[in-house]
Amino acid sequence: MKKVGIIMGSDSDLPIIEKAINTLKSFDVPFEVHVFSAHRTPEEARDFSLNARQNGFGAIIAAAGMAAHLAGAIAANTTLPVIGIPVKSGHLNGVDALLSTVQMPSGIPVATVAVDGAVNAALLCIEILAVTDSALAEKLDQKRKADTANVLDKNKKIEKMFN
Ligand code: RP5
Repeated sequence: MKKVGIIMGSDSDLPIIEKAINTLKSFDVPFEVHVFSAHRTPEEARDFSLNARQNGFGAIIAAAGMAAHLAGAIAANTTLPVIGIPVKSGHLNGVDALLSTVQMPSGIPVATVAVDGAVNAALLCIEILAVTDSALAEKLDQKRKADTANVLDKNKKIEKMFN
């Protein structure tokens, strides 16, 4: 199976990124985690993305806060799908990172999830890999059914309390 690359701009992003890591683990999807910054270590970020396809990656998650250029900088050097996570950080609470990540120029796509949306970033990567992996697609179906059953269960409890 292809790997998912998880790149975060700083180790301070890890508490959010752990949710993506745990989601990938729960699907037994292989991944690598790196701290590369578009601003502080641009050469490392560039080398990773230039070589990602030949190094066995199928999708890349790029997470950064503040002036978050990481996902775009990664996407500039690969045609693998790049999922951007704007991380809540600093005075603007993630709005800065959201706009920096989502407003990509035509031709260099970044699929941007919600601020701190690490679980959905991982699920999107799994969905991408599952296009050509029916066993993985089946796992996604099972999870969706389990999530639905969980919400219906919560509804029953709330209905019992108030109706
Ligand atoms: C971004 O700036 C990082 O992705 C992080 O979200 C934010 C703050 O980084 P640190 O100053 O905590 O290293 O580049």
